Parts: sequence; structure tokens; C-alpha cells
Amino acid sequence: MSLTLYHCAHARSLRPLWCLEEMCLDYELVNLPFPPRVFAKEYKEINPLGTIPFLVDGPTKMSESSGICFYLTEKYGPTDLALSVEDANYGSFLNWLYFSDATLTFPQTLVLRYTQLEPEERRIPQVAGDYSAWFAGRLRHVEATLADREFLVADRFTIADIAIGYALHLATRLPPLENYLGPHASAYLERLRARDGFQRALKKQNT
Ligand SMILES: N[C@@H](CCC(=O)N[C@@H](CS)C(=O)NCC(=O)O)C(=O)O
Repeated sequence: MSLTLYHCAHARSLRPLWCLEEMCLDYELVNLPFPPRVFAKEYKEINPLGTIPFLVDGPTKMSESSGICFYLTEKYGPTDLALSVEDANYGSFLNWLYFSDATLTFPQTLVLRYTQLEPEERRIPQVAGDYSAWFAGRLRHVEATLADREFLVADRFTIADIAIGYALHLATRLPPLENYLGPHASAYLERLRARDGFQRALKKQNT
């Protein structure tokens, strides 16, 4: 096995980094400045998209954070971090994995871009406001789900919690969204952040 993960501190690559730590796999971590497209131009020779994460596993190359977590559990499991297709919660498990980036992190990215990343003259408060409201609406589904459970599916910690937990972590780091989490989501995020695997992942970052 020869796994290499390209990462920027607190970016979406934290999902696979956290997963690698929870699974205690051997891997090489390459920490990059953000955005690598600007500050590590040579990175485009490795990942032409210029985005992170990027996982290299022999001939396998992947650029989707939740998809990489799924790949790691399938390829290097069995592990309790994943559910099998026979599990009654399998559909829900997959739905949370896709929901994490397509529905939660997508609006967060627009808020980040139009409040912080763009130069002052290109910032657009209306975009930030509209997509903050979008995020708040989608977050209600997470808050309601966590009202009666500790983890999202199957009464145990899985990569669905890594994928969704990262979006909650990012929200607390984005000023327009930092106070958006309800009491259940906030308590859940604190439980996730207390995990050894998450703490080890944070220590591997360049901050
Ligand atoms: N859907 C992808 C999105 C990857 C992505 O856009 N990553 C962002 C950082 S969180 C990035 O690399 N942005 C820098 C850029 O676009 O130049 C995923 O889930 O990993």
C-alpha cells in the first residue's frame, strides 16, 4: 500500500485525513498552502484541477473528499466506519455521504469565496447572504436527525459522521455561519472533535 494525500489546513481534505487516522492506515501527507492553484503552482502537474483533496494510491487518483473516504473503507476495510449494502441503513448512509458535499459544503464554499477569498471589490454580500440562508435551511435536516441519536446512522460512528462533521466544523470557522448550528448539531460536533482520530488529524496539518 502506498497512499499519498494532498491537503490544506481545514479544507475538505480534512475528511480523508480524518478517515486515514480513524483507520490507522499508513500514508504520506503533503501539506500545501491554500489555494495551491496560486501558492503551489507545480501542484497542477499532480492534480490538473488544482483542488484539494487529492489522493494517489498507485494508479488510482481521486479528488472528491467523501468519495475518498468511501474508497478507503471499501478498499482497506472491513471497518465499522462503513455500512454494507445489506444493512437497512445503507441508503441513509450513502445519502449523508453525498449530502455532505453536494448540499452542505457547496453553499459554504460560496459564502467563503464571496466574503473572504475574493478581493474586496469582487465580494458580493447578496451571494453570501443568499447562500448562508440556503445552508441554514439544509442544516435543519441535520439538527432534526440528531435530536434523538448520537451518530447519524446505525448507532455508531461512521464516515457519514466524518463527511457531515467536517461541514459543521467548517461552518464554525466561517464568520457568517459560525453561530448557525443548533444545540444538537453543536453537541454532536463537540463529540466528534473529542475523538482521538480527529485530534491526530488536526496535529498533522500545517497551520
Ligand atoms: N467536491 C470536492 C471539492 C474540492 C474543492 O473544491 N476543494 C477546494 C477546497 S475545500 C479547493 O481546492 N479550492 C481551491 C481552488 O478551487 O482553487 C470535494 O468534496 O473534495
